[in-house]
Amino acid sequence: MKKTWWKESVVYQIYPRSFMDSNGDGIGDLPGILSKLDYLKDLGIDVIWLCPIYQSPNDDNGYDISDYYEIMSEFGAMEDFDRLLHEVHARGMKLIMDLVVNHTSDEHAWFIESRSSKDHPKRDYYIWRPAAKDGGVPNNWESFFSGSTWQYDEATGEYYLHLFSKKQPDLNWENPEVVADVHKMMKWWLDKGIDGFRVDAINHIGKADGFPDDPHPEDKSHNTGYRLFANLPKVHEQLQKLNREVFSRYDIMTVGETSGIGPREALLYVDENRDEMNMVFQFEHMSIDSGDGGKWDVQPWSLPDLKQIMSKWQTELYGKGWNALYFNNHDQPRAVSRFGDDQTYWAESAKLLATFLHTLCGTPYVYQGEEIGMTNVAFDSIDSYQDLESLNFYKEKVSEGADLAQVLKRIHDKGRDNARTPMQWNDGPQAGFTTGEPWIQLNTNYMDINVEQQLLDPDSIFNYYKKLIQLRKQYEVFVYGDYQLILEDHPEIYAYVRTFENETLLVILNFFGRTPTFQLPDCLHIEAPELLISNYAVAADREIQEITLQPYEARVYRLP
Ligand code: ISL
Ligand code: CA
Repeated sequence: MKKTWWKESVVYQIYPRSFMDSNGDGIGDLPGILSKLDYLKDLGIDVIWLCPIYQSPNDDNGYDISDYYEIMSEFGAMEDFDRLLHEVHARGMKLIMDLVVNHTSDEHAWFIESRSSKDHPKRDYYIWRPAAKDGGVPNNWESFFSGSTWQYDEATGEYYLHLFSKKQPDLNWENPEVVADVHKMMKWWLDKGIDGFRVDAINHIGKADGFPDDPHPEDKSHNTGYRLFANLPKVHEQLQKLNREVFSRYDIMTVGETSGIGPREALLYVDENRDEMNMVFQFEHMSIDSGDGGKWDVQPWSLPDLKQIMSKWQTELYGKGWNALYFNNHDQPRAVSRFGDDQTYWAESAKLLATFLHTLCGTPYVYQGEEIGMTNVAFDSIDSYQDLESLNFYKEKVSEGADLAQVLKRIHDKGRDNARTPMQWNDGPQAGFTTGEPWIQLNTNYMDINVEQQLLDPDSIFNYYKKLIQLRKQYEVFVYGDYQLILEDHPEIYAYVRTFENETLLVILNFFGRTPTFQLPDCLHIEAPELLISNYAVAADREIQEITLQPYEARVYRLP
């Protein structure tokens, strides 16, 4: 297996709007990030992934870009960015940017020109269609953010396609001029010295020829049309070209966001011989708690399901392509609330999930606040929510006459604002995030959960993450070891062995609040194991043939 820096790295994801505000306007910004670089360095972070910071009207908090060559004025100016990049590098860290090229903002100059007339040279930068024969939308595709993917535009009497909000028109990747402009823009940023890209919604850049109706609108596992605009062969053609013409010319890392795939399809993106991307964010483990009642319906998840999914990814990619590991990001609820216990065993379960994240094969991604165990939020009223996906979902349900308490419950469980409340720096006013009014309400638990307090506590979640990250740097087996599941059918204990050259790790994770007994399988003969880390005070180097585990206990042993 090829060794590279991005396999050995730990990535920290920053959602700039909610990270740190430097000037009291309530909005996180680039100087705010700059002021926290030493904090990230102390944690042991190698790479920072910045969510979009380009000029944007913020319909979707920067995922709607109106100018790829400018910084969003609320976040600062290009000089702030240059200084940030310089200071990141000065600390021996790297920085990757979010690349949003499935769509732009409707306020991007290209779209303004495109919509101006049917024969404008920029018309085909976007996807325009006349009304269907019945006078309605061109097909039955449903947007990720509710409603049709088609928006009627008065000026020319046609519809444009938007897989996300109507202020995020999709670029037309069939147009070579679009492709050339995107490549040019990427090179411009890479020439500035950034270290790679997280490539947003890249699996959606190809759409089925002829824009046919989805024949199965009754299938609620995805929005209608999904299979006609996700992971099509065209996407790979574009990525190979992108790799040839852009990625391969720089020493960078690339991670694509690709929903709707299993490991077999993932290898089309990340097989080291195919030269597309280094790794992708898959979504299979993010759906283990999805019920069948449509968007954001939740059901209890089961450990055997989680084991089955993670084991499949661990073994099928091993030696061929690389995994991106994550349990949180800016679109998902907080992992400690979702897969752990954010009440009784808050710290224990946050550390358990951390142990899992850092002991699998792949590159771990830590989302801001995860390292201090930040939790979900449940605002009482829809008026406190800011995320357009949540707001559109609520509106749609109102129009369907749904039970609004139920709808709010779904937003509490799965809405994206769970991840977007401001970073909790201390227990002072506004959690130290801003001296002004934050753009979104804080989670009121910042008195108990905050960075300042955890830096002082040697047993904090923060210090546990720090230790795990150090271990990863100390022992290559954390990064390059293979993965072998043991106790496959155990409903509460998730355990596996990692081996690389002459090093072996044994990871034991009790995923719930009970006290099951771990029994070492006969095939493993172990003497004098070395306890590397645990979230309980347990005596090191003891017999591990049989162990009664504490609630959410996690242990990692190194076997001689
Ligand atoms: O919805 C999905 C799976 O649940 C994905 O298919 C989809 O790719 C994902 O929602 C895309 O998210 C990304 O692009 C959005 C943006 O709002 C998100 O924040 C971003 O992560 C549009 O740019
Ligand atoms: Ca600010």
